Amino acid sequence: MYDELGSSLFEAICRLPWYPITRTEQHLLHVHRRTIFDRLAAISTVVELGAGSGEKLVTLIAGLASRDVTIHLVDVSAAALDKATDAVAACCALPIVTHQATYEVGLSEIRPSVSDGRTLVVFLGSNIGNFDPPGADAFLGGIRASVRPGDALLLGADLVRPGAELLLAYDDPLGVTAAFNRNLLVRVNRELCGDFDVNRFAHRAIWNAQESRVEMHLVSLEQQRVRVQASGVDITFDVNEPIWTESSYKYRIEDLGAMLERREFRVVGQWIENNFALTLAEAV
Ligand code: AVI
Repeated sequence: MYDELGSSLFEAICRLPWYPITRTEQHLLHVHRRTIFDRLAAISTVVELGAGSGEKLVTLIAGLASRDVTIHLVDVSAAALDKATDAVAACCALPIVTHQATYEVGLSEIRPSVSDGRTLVVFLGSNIGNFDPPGADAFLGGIRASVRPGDALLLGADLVRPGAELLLAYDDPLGVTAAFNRNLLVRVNRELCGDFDVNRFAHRAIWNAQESRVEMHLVSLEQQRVRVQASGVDITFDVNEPIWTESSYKYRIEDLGAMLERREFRVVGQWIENNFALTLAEAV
């Protein structure tokens, strides 16, 4: 979960001309929302995992033909839930239930009754890419375990694109992604009583083609020692020694289908633009 500054920096990243994920996904949702709901007759529950600002969900649910749908928002952040609730409430008069919880716990709290229609779980923004492959697999398995056959999942996932484009997306010329990454040290200092000197670490993004992931690192610019009091550790860094802070996996279209099928989801619709895929899959 991002802290307040981290969330603001991430929102800024989403607006950068070099970071296409958010814009492309919004466009796909806008263009295909009717088709998505046409393919899913009798939806009575829409669950968004990781509500964020609610912007994407608002775009999607404008395609709902029925007003007989309850919206569930799941997020660990109370601020994100408030923001998303306001956004959804401002656009459509649908009942909203919030779950300030992890995805797994939130999903377990939503128990539509047998007489209810189908559930659509929405997991957008290529957040799936921040799990490593076993984690993504387990996560999809967890979603499948909490829905019934005939329920559906709408998954947004970023695809492999040329390495140079990926590096621009994760190491932008304005330095916003660098600030987002280095903010982790600010956070460790504040929350764990660390004494990182942020100026002594540089942001570095690497496209690891073999593992199909962009890796974000913070590289020590000099030999140094850092104390993180709350964890009771002293860490020594050599010059150029990295801290690996995040991975963002990029998929090939066939991997996405295989990953979903392994977890008993059948792809019933897929829309691709600018190396980004929006996939609708039904639980079998
Ligand atoms: C949230 N997540 C999908 C972003 C991504 O693209 O992996 C996080 C991010 N990190 C740096 N830029 C964006």
